[in-house]
Amino acid sequence: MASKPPKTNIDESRLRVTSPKAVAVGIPGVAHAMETSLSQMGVVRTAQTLLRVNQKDGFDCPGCAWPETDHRHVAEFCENGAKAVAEEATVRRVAPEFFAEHSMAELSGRDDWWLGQQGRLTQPMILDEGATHYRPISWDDALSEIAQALRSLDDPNEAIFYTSGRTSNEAAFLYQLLVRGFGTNNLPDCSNMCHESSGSALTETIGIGKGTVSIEDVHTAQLLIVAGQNPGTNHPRMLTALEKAKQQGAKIIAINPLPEAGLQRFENPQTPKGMVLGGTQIADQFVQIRLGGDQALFQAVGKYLLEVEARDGGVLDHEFISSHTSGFEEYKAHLADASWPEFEQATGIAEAELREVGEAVRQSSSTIVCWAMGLTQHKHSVPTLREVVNVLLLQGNIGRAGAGVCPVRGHSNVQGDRTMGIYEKPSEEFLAALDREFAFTAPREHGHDTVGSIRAMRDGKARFFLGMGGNFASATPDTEVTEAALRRLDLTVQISTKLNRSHVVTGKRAIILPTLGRTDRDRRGGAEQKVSVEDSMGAVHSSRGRLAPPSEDLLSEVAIVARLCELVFGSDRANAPAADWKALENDYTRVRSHIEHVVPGFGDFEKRIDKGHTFFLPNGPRDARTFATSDGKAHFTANRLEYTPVPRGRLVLQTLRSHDQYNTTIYGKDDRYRGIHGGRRVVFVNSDDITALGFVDGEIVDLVSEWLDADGAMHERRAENFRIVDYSTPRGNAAAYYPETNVLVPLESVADVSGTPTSKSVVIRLEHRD
Ligand SMILES: Nc1nc2c(c(=O)[nH]1)N[C@H]1C(S)=C(S)[C@@H](COP(=O)(O)OP(=O)(O)OC[C@H]3O[C@@H](n4cnc5c(=O)[nH]c(N)nc54)[C@H](O)[C@@H]3O)O[C@H]1N2
Ligand SMILES: Nc1nc2c(c(=O)[nH]1)N[C@H]1C(S)=C(S)[C@@H](COP(=O)(O)OP(=O)(O)OC[C@H]3O[C@@H](n4cnc5c(=O)[nH]c(N)nc54)[C@H](O)[C@@H]3O)O[C@H]1N2
Ligand SMILES: [Mo]
Repeated sequence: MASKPPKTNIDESRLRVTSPKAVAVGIPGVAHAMETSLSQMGVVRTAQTLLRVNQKDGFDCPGCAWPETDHRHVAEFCENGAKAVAEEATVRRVAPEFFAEHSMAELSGRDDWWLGQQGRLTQPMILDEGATHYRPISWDDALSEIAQALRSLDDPNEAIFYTSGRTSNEAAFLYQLLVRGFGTNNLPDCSNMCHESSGSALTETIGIGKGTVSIEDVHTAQLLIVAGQNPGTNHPRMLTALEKAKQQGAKIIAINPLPEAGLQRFENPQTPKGMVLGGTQIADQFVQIRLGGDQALFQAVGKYLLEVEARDGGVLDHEFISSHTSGFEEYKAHLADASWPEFEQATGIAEAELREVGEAVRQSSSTIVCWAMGLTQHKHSVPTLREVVNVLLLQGNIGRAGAGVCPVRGHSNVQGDRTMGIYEKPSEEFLAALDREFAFTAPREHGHDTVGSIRAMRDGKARFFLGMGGNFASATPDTEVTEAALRRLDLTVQISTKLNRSHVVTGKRAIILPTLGRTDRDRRGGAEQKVSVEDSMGAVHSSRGRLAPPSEDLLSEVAIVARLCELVFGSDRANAPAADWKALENDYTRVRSHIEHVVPGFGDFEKRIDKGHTFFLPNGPRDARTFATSDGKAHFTANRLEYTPVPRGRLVLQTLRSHDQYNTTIYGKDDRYRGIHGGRRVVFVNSDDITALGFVDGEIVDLVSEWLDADGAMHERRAENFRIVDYSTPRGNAAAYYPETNVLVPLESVADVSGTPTSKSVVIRLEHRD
């Protein structure tokens, strides 16, 4: 079953490849950020916005979820935060005239870069059935079309409500209430494709699906392992924390198939030294692991610690193990049988080097493991992350200063959205509290996650889709299957700041609701409103935009959802949540007061975020070494070793981010640190593989993914026209950018337990073009 590539008119004629860089940030980074900002926002807005990012009275940077330090620098932003802000605060506009000018046929041939470059959406638009163009529609009409479409469904489970992680706590809370009040738990979110594996593994083993460290812990750790993460590009402010840790004597080990720039050397643009002197060497050891080899690596570290303990003693924290954990003996017995040659095969790393990592862990009395997508997007990601927990538990490295698990979250409020109940498998406690607060009964049946939603749409079991932000069409796997699934729906609705592919790949009818972003002033009910967010470390604080909104005709996400609640629940709907929707729409403190009643840890919410204050949500493992698991203990687990073999003549492809994109928002066509300029259709391959497979560096090839289904049938998917780039990556492994390569990721290929698409391990072959 071969398939065609999606239609785009990407111009790759200016693609240029130079040698990769070892140094991240520094002056070129800042200059680059200023250039983007100035071209999108002009001088005055650039100054107004960049100075207010992550300040106490300012807005939360929409870039990433890395926390701010308490002593914020005047410019606590980074190159990529500045780009994220510039994208949103741009002065370019997509007004109704734009839609009159461009037909759907034309727009659906455009890529996400072009669509995003057009600017901010200014007015609600509707695409009627069979129409060639979107037309303007009033807010009232748009919202009643949506309410009517929902009412016309035979079953509430025919509706899918997606969320992306930029949504504020207030909007997310009301949104899940809308969805549950309507009668479904179909709340897929970007987390399903992101840190779901972390949530699954951590909830099982330590009783909370979140990290257990604070920024101070990072500063004071003795050893930091950064695995499967590219902070120089995706969490640049984390480099400042790593630099600080280093200054205090920490050792840092980077585990990655690619030698990523920020991990090697870092120039901090916020300190004069960073500007002038050439920075800090961040990683003391770089372990160039094979894709999917991390479970083996962490098992190897565990085995090493147990071996040294048996020989010399003094390694394990016996007190912690006996009073706070269970499963230790099984884990120990399991690792006794594990073999070093198999670890070597799985990781591609020699035993001596694996032991060196183990020795660094042994020597450290406080260790933190940080990770991102390189560990979460594999078939065996959940066992991999259980193995991370095992290693930390051995030395009591959870719930102690300078130690713990640190899943580094992506979207700036993705963690907060979960806390607010954006989850297809909500807990009974949460639902019971919701029922009490709003005098209704929320549905108990679990809903669809992201992949489940696509299957439901594909199979005709869903008819309605609403996206609260994000870009479902581009961010999800198996682009062609997903696009076909979306096109089957009766109505697709997007609440968005900017145009993207999800506005042009639609159901029979489509509605665009333009909304305010983080940087925009939000005046409602005669007062300026603020919202709140939760960062990657469970700290909650407020965010308030200051810029004049891009159009008079925008509503905030909170207002849109409150109005939908009013319309959908009306006065006659049975079992509808009861609240004063108008009051909520005009006064977000009232939304926060409901949150306070429903979500644990938000007591005194309003006061605790007043004047820019931050507060920490309760975190059992971190605060008191309490573990909300079945037996109240942290769990060691014995996991069968899995890794990612490379079939003969094939490569395992990881799909990742360039330095010039925010997920599906493409800022530009460069990936400076990796030496890519003016294009994105490149595939990074080890030089020995290029030769062995019969290709040459610079050749243009097609990437063909191969997926053997459960019945043994082979399915092929194709992405055309990629230039081979000779690059430092282990034999058998390759890398290319997302979302261009999502077409290659089979919908059926998901992580065990968490259901996350396996975006970091796609089996492909290269094909010559005739
Ligand atoms: N500027 C910018 N910032 C962002 C984003 C963005 O797109 N742009 N996206 C945000 C979001 S939503 C997220 S989730 C994060 C993503 O942050 P990252 O996870 O850093 O993003 P990726 O580009 O997917 O990079 C994955 C990294 O893991 C490595 N890797 C891949 N597979 C493996 C493996 O099997 N083992 C190991 N050890 N390493 C592996 C890759 O080589 C790469 O360095 O960033 C957030 N911040
Ligand atoms: N192959 C592959 N696929 C992946 C990944 C991968 O590494 N490889 N990574 C996965 C990950 S980690 C993630 S998180 C997902 C990301 O999936 P999504 O979160 O769905 O995608 P984004 O590109 O972040 O969404 C960008 C859009 O959000 C809208 N937007 C921006 N700000 C706001 C706002 O304040 N409010 C509203 N309402 N809308 C806003 C804009 O219209 C913009 O076009 O992709 C996943 N897909
Ligand atoms: Mo993410």
